Amino acid sequence: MPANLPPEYIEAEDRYRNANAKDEKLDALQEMLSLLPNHKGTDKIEADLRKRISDLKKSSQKKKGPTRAKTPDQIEPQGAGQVVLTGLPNSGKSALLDMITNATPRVADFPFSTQGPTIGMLEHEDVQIQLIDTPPISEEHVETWVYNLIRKADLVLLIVDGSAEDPVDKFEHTVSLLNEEGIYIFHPKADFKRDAIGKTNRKGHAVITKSDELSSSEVPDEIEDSSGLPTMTLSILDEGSLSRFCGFVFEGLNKIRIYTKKPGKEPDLQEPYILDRGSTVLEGVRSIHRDMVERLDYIRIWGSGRFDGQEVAQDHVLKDGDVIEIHQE
Ligand SMILES: Nc1nc2c(ncn2[C@@H]2O[C@H](COP(=O)(O)OP(=O)(O)O)[C@@H](O)[C@H]2O)c(=O)[nH]1
Ligand SMILES: [Mg+2]
Repeated sequence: MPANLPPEYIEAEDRYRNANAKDEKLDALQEMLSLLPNHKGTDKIEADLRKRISDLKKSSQKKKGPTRAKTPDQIEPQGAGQVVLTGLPNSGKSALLDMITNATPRVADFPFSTQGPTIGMLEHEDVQIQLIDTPPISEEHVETWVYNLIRKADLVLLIVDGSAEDPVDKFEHTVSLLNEEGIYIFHPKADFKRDAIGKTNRKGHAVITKSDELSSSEVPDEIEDSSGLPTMTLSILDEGSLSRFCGFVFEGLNKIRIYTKKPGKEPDLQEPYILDRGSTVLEGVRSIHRDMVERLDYIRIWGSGRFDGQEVAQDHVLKDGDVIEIHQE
């Protein structure tokens, strides 16, 4: 059976052939997959496309270890969000990054700085999140890029040494150092103004480390109550706490995952599309492929519908884990 490929597909294929960068290639392949007509004649092409996509993803993951940033405060976001760790010296930031990503902390690779940021990828289920370790903040001179990174973060994690004599005091000290720089941290679900002149509002969580040596069991509640921030305790010696940490970070990003399926086929659960929580079906389709919106006919949904395969309106709000089937005209 001839494949009968649409002209848009041929264009995407040309883009694929001419692309040099891996993410350009990946983008083109994903577009080709989305434009591929769905019938028996295209099964082989589909399998081939999926293999090429997965090979390309694997090869770019191989070097996902310590990435070198161009300048310390310009780190290209990757994955579902950019999360920055900050805190006083010795709070456990580097040890945490070391345990949950394959980055190697404490690398100094900037001539103008004794220590640059360290970037690692954290995995929560099928989502990857970019985690950045920074030098500690203190009353002494802190290079401006450290605060600039915090100002740009999708989520700021205030790391507090739970084994310290007075962790609540340490937490307040951390917050006041940020406030002095005009940085204010809010609950990710709070309704806050994004920015004003000289003032940056950011989403954040409190993370109390070294729970194996926690100085008082009241610390987490005290910090959570006084700051209004979601707060958790962890220890690098407690694997369960580290995996809860990954979920805690994903929660703070306020994102959802959606998957696609083709009519009559199983859903593609290889890799989720990441959307802001509260996104509609139409926004979901647009983020999968901008041009699909123009030819959009209707959508069926598995997950947040009243029943599996329900046809839903374009303003239907998606939920984490939804599978959508896009029908085009
Ligand atoms: N007992 C215990 N020690 C920890 C834990 N996390 C970090 N540490 C220790 O605390 C010290 C400071 O950690 P580090 O990650 O270098 O702090 P940073 O300055 O915030 O990067 C190191 O000696 C770590 O081994 C933990 O969960 N439990
Ligand atoms: Mg460190």
